[in-house]
Amino acid sequence: MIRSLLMLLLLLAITAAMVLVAWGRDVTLRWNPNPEPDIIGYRVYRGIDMLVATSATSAPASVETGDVLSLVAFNAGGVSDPALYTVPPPPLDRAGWILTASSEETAREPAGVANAIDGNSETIWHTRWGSPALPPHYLRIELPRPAVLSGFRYLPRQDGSPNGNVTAYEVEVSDDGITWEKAATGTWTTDASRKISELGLRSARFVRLWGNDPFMAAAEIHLIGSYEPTAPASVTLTPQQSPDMANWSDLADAPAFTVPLSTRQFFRLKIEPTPQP
Ligand SMILES: [Ca+2]
Repeated sequence: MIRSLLMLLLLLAITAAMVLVAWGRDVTLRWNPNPEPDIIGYRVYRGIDMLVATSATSAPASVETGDVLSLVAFNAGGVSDPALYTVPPPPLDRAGWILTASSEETAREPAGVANAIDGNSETIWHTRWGSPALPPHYLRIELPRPAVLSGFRYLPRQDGSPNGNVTAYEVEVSDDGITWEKAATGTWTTDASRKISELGLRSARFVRLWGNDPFMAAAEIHLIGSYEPTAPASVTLTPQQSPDMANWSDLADAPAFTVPLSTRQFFRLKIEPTPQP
C-alpha cells in the first residue's frame, strides 16, 4: 500500500489536463488516469470546497481565473498528495485577427494560415513544403486593436507527426507592424502538448512567432491578455442647474448635445455673466 501511495505522488501530474469547454468558466476538467490497479477514485477541490468526487477522469465544474484546483487520487490505503493547477485567464477573443505567415502550404495539403485560429485542433497551418520555404519561419498576428498581453499559447499539430513542431522560438511584439521588440525567447519540447510563453505585460497590436525548425506548423494559437478599452465614439454634455448644489435638473433652454470624439479631448463649461438691463 505504501508503494501505491508513493506512486500516486509521481503519477498525478496534471499535464494540460484541463480542457476548457467554454470560457464562461463552466468547464470540463480532465486529468490523466493513474495506472495503479487499486485506485478507487479521484477528488477535485477548489480551495477547501470539494468540487467533485468521482471515479472517472473528467468532471464538469465552474471555475474562475486564478482558482487553485487540487486533484487527489485515493485507494483503500489513503489519499495521495494533491496535484495543483491554477486556472489560467481566458484567451483573447480571436475575432478580427489577421494572420499572415512566412509561407503556407495550400496545394499539397489544406494547411492555410487561417487553420491556426479556426478553433479546430485537427486542422493545421503548415509552411510551404520544401525549398524555397527555408527557416526561419514566422506566424504574424494583427489584432483589431491594441491589447495588453501576458502570454502566447501554442498548440502543435495533433496528428502524431512532429513535422513543423516549434522548438526554439522567439516572440516579437509591435505597435505598428514595423518596429518589433523581442518579448520572449525559449525552447519548447517537440511533442504535441500545449505550450505557453510568458510575455510579461506588453501592450501590442502585432505579434510574431518565429521558429527555426525546417518546417513550422500550428494547430491553434492563442494570446493571453485583454484588449485595451476603446475610447468612446462620442460624449453627451448635459448642462444642469441646482439651487443648492444637491438637487440638479437639466437646463430647459440649454438642451443636451453630443460631441463626436476622434481623439482624446477635454471639455469645460464657459460661464459669462450678463449684466442686469
Ligand atoms: Ca486549427
